[in-house]
Amino acid sequence: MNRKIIHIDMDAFFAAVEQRDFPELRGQAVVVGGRPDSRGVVATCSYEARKFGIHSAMPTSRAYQLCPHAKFVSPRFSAYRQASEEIHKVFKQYTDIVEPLSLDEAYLDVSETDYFNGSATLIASEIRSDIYNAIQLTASAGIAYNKFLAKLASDQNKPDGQFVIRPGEAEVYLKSLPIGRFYGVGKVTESKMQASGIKTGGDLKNKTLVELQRLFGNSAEYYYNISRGIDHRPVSSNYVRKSLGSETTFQNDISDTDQMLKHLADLLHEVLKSLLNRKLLAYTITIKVKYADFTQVTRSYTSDTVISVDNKARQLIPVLLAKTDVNKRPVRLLGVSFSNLTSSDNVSDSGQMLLF
Ligand code: TTP
Ligand code: MG
Repeated sequence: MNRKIIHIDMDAFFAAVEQRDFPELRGQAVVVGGRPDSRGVVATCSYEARKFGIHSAMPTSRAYQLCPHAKFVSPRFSAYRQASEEIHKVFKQYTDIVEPLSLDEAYLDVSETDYFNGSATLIASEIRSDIYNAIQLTASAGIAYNKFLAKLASDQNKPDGQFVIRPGEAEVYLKSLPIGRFYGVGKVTESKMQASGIKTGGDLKNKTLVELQRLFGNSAEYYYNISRGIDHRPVSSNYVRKSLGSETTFQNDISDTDQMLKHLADLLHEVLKSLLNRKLLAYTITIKVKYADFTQVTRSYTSDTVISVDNKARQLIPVLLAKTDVNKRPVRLLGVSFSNLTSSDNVSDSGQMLLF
């Protein structure tokens, strides 16, 4: 299955925060970094300043030569950290598979996100608008089926834009791309590639794996793959999930227990699939019942052994449902969730198949 990865990158991040907080800086060439008379460098600058050729890591004295009327400001890291936290709150509303790269940049895996029928393009534009509404800063997004392409794509329509690379489009896109724009190709590698006649993605793709191994040793396979738009690296978040579940509210309240069991079986199927995708196993299962009068109860069962395998969960559901009042009271919502989760790598008999 193709993954759906979004790379979000804030526009002129530090400079945009300064322009937001100090209106007199809006529309101006703003350079955030060391003082122009110091030996400091530019951390970043507004898009207005970029027109003068100013960019990150340039000595501020050089930036001053290029644009003496620019506003030079010192960084305020606490403001940037605060904005970064808000951005992450937005991400968390869409997925918990978030890998931050820096204060203003992250990969999100939205393969499992159901919003907008799972359209990553619409999810990305909603995330950007949520960010703007929360902190009045613009972000750009790249949408693709892996991290390498998503990161390239987020640069394409900057600032305040987004770009999608679909399966099948990558090779054409990469063919004419200057080799220096490939993530993982640093300055040294770039000159080495140039020296070997590799100037674009197309040139890189024309090299055989053996040739690349001769030139770049262990990194050869990475370069070989990215020139073909292949990148299997997962979006790795260090977020630890405590529970995983799904629930459904009915259009009309239901009173038939068999019908409830059927809905619970569907929910269970869905949650087991998500557990499997996340390589998780569970020791506790909980069902949730909300009655027509909006009061709700949960019933749980915890085992010493994992219960998300071998049909155990399915057998527990009628037992848990029997501990509620569903035969007396109509029901408007049912839910199934698992908690006490563990990575399947941690379980000795992880070879066990998840059956559902
Ligand atoms: P970037 O995302 O590289 O740059 P940016 O957000 O300023 O501009 P854009 O993405 O629109 O091209 O970096 C994010 C922030 O990290 C940036 O605002 C300042 C900081 N930074 C440094 O402090 N030093 C650096 O060399 C770079 C590249 C960034
Ligand atoms: Mg940025």
